[in-house]
Amino acid sequence: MNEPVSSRPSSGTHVGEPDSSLEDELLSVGDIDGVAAIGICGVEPLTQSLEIIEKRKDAGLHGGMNFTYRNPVRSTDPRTGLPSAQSAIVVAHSYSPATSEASDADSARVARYAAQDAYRRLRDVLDLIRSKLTARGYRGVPVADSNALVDRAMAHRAGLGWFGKNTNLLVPGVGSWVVLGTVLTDAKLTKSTRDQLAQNQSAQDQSAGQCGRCDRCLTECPTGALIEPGVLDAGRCLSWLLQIEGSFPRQFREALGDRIYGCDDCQEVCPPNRSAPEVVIELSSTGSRVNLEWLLTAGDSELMAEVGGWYIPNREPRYVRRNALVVLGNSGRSDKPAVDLVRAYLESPDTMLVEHAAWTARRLGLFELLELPDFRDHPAVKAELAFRDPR
Ligand code: B12
Ligand code: SF4
Ligand code: SF4
Repeated sequence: MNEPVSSRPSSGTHVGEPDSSLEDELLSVGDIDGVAAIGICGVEPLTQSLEIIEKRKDAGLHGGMNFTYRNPVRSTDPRTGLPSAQSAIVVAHSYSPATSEASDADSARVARYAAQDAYRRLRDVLDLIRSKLTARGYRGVPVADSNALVDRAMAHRAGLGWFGKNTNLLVPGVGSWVVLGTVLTDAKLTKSTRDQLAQNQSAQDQSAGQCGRCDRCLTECPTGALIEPGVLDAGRCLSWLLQIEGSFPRQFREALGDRIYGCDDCQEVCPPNRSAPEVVIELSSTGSRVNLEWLLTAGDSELMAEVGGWYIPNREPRYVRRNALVVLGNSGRSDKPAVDLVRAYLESPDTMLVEHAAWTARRLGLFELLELPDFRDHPAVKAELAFRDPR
């Protein structure tokens, strides 16, 4: 059980007439197992986040992402979710730092937040907060991982933690193995004192204070996506590259390793995460490893029934198969089932998949397959055979 970060402060700023017994009741949700931190804050626009998002967009660091980049003004105005909002209750819910099944060359790895039903547990807690509000005649609108609000900035404003150099929000004593969500309400609640602190300090200062001289996430990121403390180039981040349309960029295919969804490296190396609590959360439909042969042979509806909770470009299963082909290429396998899979994809009517299958064949050293008369004249195979690695 964790202490709520923001129990009702004695010197908080009051908005109108705060309902203090309601605050106590809401903050008591922090006693629920798995809730790492809870806080209350105001709903003024997140002007600093707006500036940062626009600056990164201008610099091309969004790598084509939409999410909060689609309409940054809306995503940084908490009142987008509830125009009559007066306050926000923000929750960080832990997920387990250790769920991974032993790795093997037959399967692909799912990041921890997606291997567990972390968002379902978070949403249950947000719903509980909403029901406490409605029981008192107020409105409550839960928002989590949607394009309507920048969750980390709200959590920071509510005093839940600091922005790490890996851009994640770290809860003191818990770390970053948390998912974040907010309930917007028209109730006037006392703000946390950290809200004031957050407004007076730049993100840079706060990071330097709490991460100290550590820079492990920057140096250990497999693609160098953290280009400066707190600055992510999405065009290099494996977690995003798994979600983009078109080809998986060739220069990052080897670095993808066995990841099929998400990437945890910048959290796994993070020293504060060593104190993360063990939280028992049901596994999601995929769990932490998914069989590669199944990924590459399942029909569209079967595949989407299992992995439909993932962000998949245009909801097109071919992108899951594209990613699985890259993982197969990195598996080091040359057994018959693996060769048969590559062969089947070289026969695909989908040129993007043939292109990836040709890369996979080459990576696995299956040149004789690419040279077969059936395949060697395909433009994607020809291009693969002609490719000279500039490294
Ligand atoms: C787009 C998105 C992504 C993108 C881009 C992430 C990014 N860092 O920009 C991709 C697909 C890569 C991604 C990956 C992941 N994501 Co994501 N993602 C989002 C989403 C939808 C929007 C984030 C956003 O607006 N980014 C815009 C940029 C400008 O904001 P930012 O990077 O967070 O920057 C803030 C701070 O870093 C700080 N800051 C700015 N400058 C500086 C400078 C310094 C020095 C410092 C220290 C800080 C700092 O201010 C910024 C603005 O608030 C949110 C959900 C939501 N609606 O908010 C989830 C969210 C951020 N993701 C989450 C998770 C769990 C992940 C992954 C761990 C999943 C995984 N295992 O693969 C990785 C982590 C990768 C990483 N290092 O960020 C959680 C984060 C939880 C936490 N503890 O922070 C969120 C909040 C979802 C949720 N509701 O829980 N994600
Ligand atoms: S999620 Fe992976 S690729 Fe992205 S910044 Fe973190 S370590 Fe790098
Ligand atoms: S690895 Fe080090 S620098 Fe990176 S977020 Fe964790 S403590 Fe901060």
